[in-house]
Amino acid sequence: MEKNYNKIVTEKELTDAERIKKNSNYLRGTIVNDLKNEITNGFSGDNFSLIRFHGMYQQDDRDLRIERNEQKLEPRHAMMLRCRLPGGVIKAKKWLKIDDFASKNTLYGTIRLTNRQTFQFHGILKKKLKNVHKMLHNIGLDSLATANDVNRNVLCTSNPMESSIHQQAYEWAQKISNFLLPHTKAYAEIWLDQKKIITTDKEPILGRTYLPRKFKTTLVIPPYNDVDLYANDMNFVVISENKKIIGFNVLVGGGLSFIHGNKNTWPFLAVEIGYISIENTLSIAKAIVTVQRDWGNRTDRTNAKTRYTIKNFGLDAFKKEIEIRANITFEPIRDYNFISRGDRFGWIKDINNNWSLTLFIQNGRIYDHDDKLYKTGLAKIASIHDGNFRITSNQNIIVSEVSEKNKNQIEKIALSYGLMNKISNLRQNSMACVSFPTCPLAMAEAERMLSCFVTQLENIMLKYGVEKETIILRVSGCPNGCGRSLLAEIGLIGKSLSRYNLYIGGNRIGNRISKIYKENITEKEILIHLKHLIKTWSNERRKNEDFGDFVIRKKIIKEIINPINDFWS
Ligand code: SRM
Ligand code: SF4
Repeated sequence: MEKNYNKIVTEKELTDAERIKKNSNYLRGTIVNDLKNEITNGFSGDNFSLIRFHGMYQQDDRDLRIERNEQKLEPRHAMMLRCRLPGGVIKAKKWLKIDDFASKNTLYGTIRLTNRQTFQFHGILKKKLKNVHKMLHNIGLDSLATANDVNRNVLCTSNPMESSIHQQAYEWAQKISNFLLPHTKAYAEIWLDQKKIITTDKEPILGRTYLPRKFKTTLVIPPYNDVDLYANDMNFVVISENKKIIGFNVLVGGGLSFIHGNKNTWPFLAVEIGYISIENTLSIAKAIVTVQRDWGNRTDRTNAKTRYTIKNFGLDAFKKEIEIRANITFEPIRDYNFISRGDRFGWIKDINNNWSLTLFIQNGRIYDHDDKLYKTGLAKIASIHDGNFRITSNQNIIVSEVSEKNKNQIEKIALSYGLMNKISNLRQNSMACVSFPTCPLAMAEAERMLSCFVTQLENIMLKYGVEKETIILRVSGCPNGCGRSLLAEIGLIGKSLSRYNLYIGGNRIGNRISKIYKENITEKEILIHLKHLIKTWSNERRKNEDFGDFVIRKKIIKEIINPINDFWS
């Protein structure tokens, strides 16, 4: 008999989010009516949540909240739109349209690369929403299923191609993304004005009420864990023979968010459930997603992600159910190992004798400001480049498939627009989430504080002679952990305005969760603690010992082995 968590709960116990999905007529709601309402820039009632399934979030500029409130104006509502870009690949020529839209139609004029290999526009007024969707559609893109309770943008190792494996893996990322998309035609009807087709909508995989919570998928090519697979719900680790992918090790149940003070919430690293051969990939993906769909908790959203489903039912039962649904038996995990997560900056030659140039973009924010003219520089590169841009999970960009003939010219542009400035290893491996002013959940600054914070930490590292070393440093403005701070060697997580929890002890390859070292402290206090820790590390480390490994070996912090018990203890 099929186990179904939700068979034992009554309609009344379901969360409001479940009611919204159920009553939405397959994600349509009354969005069309709201689009006609010119009195407000916002969406009303259920539509506020439903537009997320179509890749948009309603936000307001938090820097302006008090001022607008005093003037008795409604908050400055505008939408953030997140594009779907499996594997992060976009033709350079298409980039020009993205660049143009950001300049002419958004309040901030920026493009924000995300750490899930796509980009966001911030500040699109409601009246411009159809324009953005039509622009994306015209260049073969969409923002479908990049938010809310569905399978999100599928990640794929993006480091420059060394073999044909990368191309195969990227094709699988696209296949899985398309396979798990919602089937409803709501997106096309509402945003692209396509005629309503009179059919009965069906969602054969996601179901009428979609998934209990967001769901994240990666494909990763060892030895580079640049996608941070352990933070994701469903992961396919490439196993290859003779330059061909023959199958995948499958890992499930990763996730990093928690709620301050709520011990029923905890981060968790994805765990291995077995190896599958390549022809079974889509059946396994479907089985994993549908088990989570049917067993995931729909009465409490803080307990609804795959990791909690696995905890609630047990890994063995979860795995068995996947095998039954896919009619496949997992084989034992095949050998694989990871050596790093960072991007490899600069030029690399690919298997076709073309070149890839990885460029560092601080916080993934593409804009023109003072000495940083990233936006114009990238647009100039795009205008002469025949190949692709590849967005990395570290919020950087790779100019890929550059012919020998274009190499010098692209380098010249990159240099003159500050895109190849020399930066420290610390900065290269730093990352922050968006946070203020657009994120409604932000508790402390992240993106806007990172650059100066790195500079101060660089000075400390210089003082103690470790300035050439790498430390993975990440900042999240709240415990949702979008900056993946809990997988950093040094992680900050916002507690309240200008105060953070300091976490240490993650490792370089991303399979150890960091642990709280100090709680609720200011930036100044954090730097004092880090100064002491870096001095000790510099004096007492073993040869080539990483900062994260050092603080564990010296028992400065307890290693997290089982996060369910160890994260809070
Ligand atoms: Fe995130 C919510 C930004 C990656 C965990 N995240 C948000 C929202 C949409 C706030 C909201 O719900 O209103 C943020 C929008 C800010 C803005 O103004 O743009 C936001 N998340 C981001 C991005 C842009 C951070 C970045 O700087 O790159 C990333 C977009 C990825 C993408 O392209 O899809 C982003 N978010 C992540 C990650 C990292 C990852 O996936 O590798 C995590 C932690 C991993 C995980 O899922 O456990 C993450 N975001 C969350 C959560 C907590 C989810 C949970 O399981 O409880 C929320 C809040 C929620 O969903 O309720 C959230
Ligand atoms: Fe917003 Fe928090 Fe995510 Fe940062 S971690 S983008 S503050 S939800």
